[in-house]
Amino acid sequence: MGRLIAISNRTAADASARAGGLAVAVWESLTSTGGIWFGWSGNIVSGEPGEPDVFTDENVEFVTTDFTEAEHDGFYLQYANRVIWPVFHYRVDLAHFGHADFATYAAVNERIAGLVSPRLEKGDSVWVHDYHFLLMGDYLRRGGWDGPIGFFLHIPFPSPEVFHALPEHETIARAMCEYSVLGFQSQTDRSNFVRYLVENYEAVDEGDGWISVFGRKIRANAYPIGIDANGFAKAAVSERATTAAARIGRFLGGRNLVLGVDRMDYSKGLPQRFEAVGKLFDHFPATRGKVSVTQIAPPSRSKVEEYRDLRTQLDELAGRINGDYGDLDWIPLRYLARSYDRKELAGLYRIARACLVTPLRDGMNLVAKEFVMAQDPEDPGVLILSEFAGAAEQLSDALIVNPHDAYKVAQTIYRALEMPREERKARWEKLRDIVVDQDISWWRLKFLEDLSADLT
Ligand code: GDG
Repeated sequence: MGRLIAISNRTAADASARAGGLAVAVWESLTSTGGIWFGWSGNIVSGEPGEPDVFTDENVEFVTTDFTEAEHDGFYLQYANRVIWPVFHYRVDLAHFGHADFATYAAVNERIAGLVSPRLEKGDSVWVHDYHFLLMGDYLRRGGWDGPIGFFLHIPFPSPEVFHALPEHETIARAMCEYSVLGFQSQTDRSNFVRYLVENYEAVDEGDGWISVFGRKIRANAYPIGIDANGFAKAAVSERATTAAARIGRFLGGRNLVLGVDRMDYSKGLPQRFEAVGKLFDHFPATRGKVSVTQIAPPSRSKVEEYRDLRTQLDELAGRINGDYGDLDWIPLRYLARSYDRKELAGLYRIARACLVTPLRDGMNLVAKEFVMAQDPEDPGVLILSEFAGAAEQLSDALIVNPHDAYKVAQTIYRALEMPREERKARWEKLRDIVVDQDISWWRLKFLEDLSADLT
């Protein structure tokens, strides 16, 4: 394979940003072939953005650009995060549609494509990431590039009926078909996309991922993203992890820990989860005083109205549950709106008896996989996983729940707490095998293999 050219909203230009899964995967891909990584510098400027910042680390060149205030608002805050994000997570009710924002979204895609095009050389492969750059492939083609361009969507692709709500659905779908390889997190996402093309544009699903549409052939497949499985297992027994586990252990005082870890986002189903915790204490009195639920929820995009509303809702729900059930020496539901170090999180996962991963919609959900890898093989905890997380397709040995059914979720938490060790081990071993086999390296190699097949 020749050079790889990656494009994502945020890059891992800062070496400390290479700790997370995706950044590591893209960085490893780039260093193995040499290449360039394009993205936003993270800076917002009041005038016009100047020349991009260009610098090299090992054999990787970074090209990052500032955003103007108008770009940051229209492209990032509005169209990407208040239109595409809610619609793709089936929350059309939360979308703020606006033609001007779409124009800014398209203009940023075009401007960044304009930085990429002149730097492309024959033999390169381009890999574009996520919902910020749905139109990038189209602009690169217009710039004259006819080599391979892959695209990976980290969030769900909605059902065609929901996708139709997006006023620009046709423009976006046509642009997506300019990519050579389209990667989705799950088979559900892939089949939603293909069904949209079949129903609207007489596309033909040719098998083995190939689709004929708009007079050409593209490839669309599911490539479920993984984690650095072995690395995470090691993090869970690190000193920092053990110290964090001991700290929460003092708070637990021998009670069972039920843990949740999610960015504070409405897609993660936190109010529904809190309702379920309320029902657990309502209907399963044996759990009162014996179980502590801790939810870690670092705030994200907190300046946006929908997120402020979510925060208020969670404060009220947690307050009510603790008011009803708390006692002098017991807090039933603790919710911590802050972030923790990765190793500390690994330590918390390890001592949790159950982990609640109950998004209403999620592309994949990496927390589910991290929880699995952090377990003690001799005494593993139980994963409770939403059927609407992409991860549910792979992790079918978790306890799968419908996050809207609060009573059933409560019952499932109870079942997890009562589950005999033998069953916990049997389920966990199957989950671990999948998370280890289909880790982050497996994911990137699988995607890049299909992308390089396009060269032949
Ligand atoms: C998008 C898609 C898809 C959470 N709290 C803390 C913290 N985290 C880390 C977790 C995990 C990551 O953040 C969250 O990943 P998810 O996969 O759960 O969700 P999104 O952020 O929504 O990611 C998602 C993913 O892209 C990858 O393709 O799976 O579906 O929505 O790694 O551990 N990390 C630290 N402190 C915290 O307090 N350090």
